[in-house]
Amino acid sequence: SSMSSNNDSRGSSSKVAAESFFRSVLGQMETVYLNRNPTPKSVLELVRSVDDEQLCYDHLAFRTFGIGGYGIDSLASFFLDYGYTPMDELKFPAKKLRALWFAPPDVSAVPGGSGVNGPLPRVFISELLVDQMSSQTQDVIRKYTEASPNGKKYAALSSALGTLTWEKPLSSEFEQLARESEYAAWTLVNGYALNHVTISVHRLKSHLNKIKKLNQFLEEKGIKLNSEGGVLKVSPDGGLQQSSTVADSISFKFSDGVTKSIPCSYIEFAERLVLPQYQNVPESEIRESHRRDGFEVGNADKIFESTFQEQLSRRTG
Ligand code: OOG
Ligand code: NI
Repeated sequence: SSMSSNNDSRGSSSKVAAESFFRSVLGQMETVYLNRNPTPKSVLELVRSVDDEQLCYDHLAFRTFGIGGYGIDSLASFFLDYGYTPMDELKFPAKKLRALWFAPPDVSAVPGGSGVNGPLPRVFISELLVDQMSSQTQDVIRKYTEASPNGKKYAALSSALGTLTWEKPLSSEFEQLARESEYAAWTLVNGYALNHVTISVHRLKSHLNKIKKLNQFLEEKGIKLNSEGGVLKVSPDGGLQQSSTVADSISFKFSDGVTKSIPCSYIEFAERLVLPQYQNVPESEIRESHRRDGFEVGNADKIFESTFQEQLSRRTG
């Protein structure tokens, strides 16, 4: 029995150490993201200027190439190793994409922790169905992924460093992909970089905890929101409501020496309503588990377009 109690204490202390490593990696991914994307940074500052209590992330999202081990699994392994559970698959046949989301392990927030130190976020990872692309596009994607076959083992490291695991492409290759799939072009130049973080709207403490109020507040501050299919995306059951900014652009130097402005990342907002069966639970007892979980194909399909040229070139208002 003394053996087993020893094992217990070793088990729990190593779990805490692993959790702090895991949170540091997320924090580094977030740092790369905030350094590259001024809009998400100012949105977080604007929200905190009104609501200075704990700010929670609903989810983090990443994009991948579904080919030769470079797809969803390449990044998922990191989250699975730290206790995440694979949940549902979402399909986007028109965009030639699929996605999988992962539920976080049941660990509590760092006391008083916000963002990556708050309750652990869900994770949404998508992949391009590369074998459905034209042969020219497949050739470009194969050229870069096959030339760095070990890169897929370091997806999380690549995301935390903000460095591609493959060489920078030619500007003509970026254009080739962009003509066929803006998602493919984005992934070629951004790789495993964090695509977005999502603010958990219902867990805010101020009046901004209603997504319509938050959208209005941000638009008044001059923040451009993705208008595809309407600014507010609502699931058919009404329980999942989402909106997002339009991605920032960043200057990127291609391997042929050409410098171009390319789409980078955006920030999203999600409000999850209390499920019908918990309507009578007193507000102070409502937990995240009482609310609409998961994702919604119809919402996600529009949110993908936050990095698309049509949204980027739209004028505000
Ligand atoms: C992901 C878009 C979908 C959601 O929450 O449904 C999404 C992406 O742009 O890669 O984030
Ligand atoms: Ni999202």
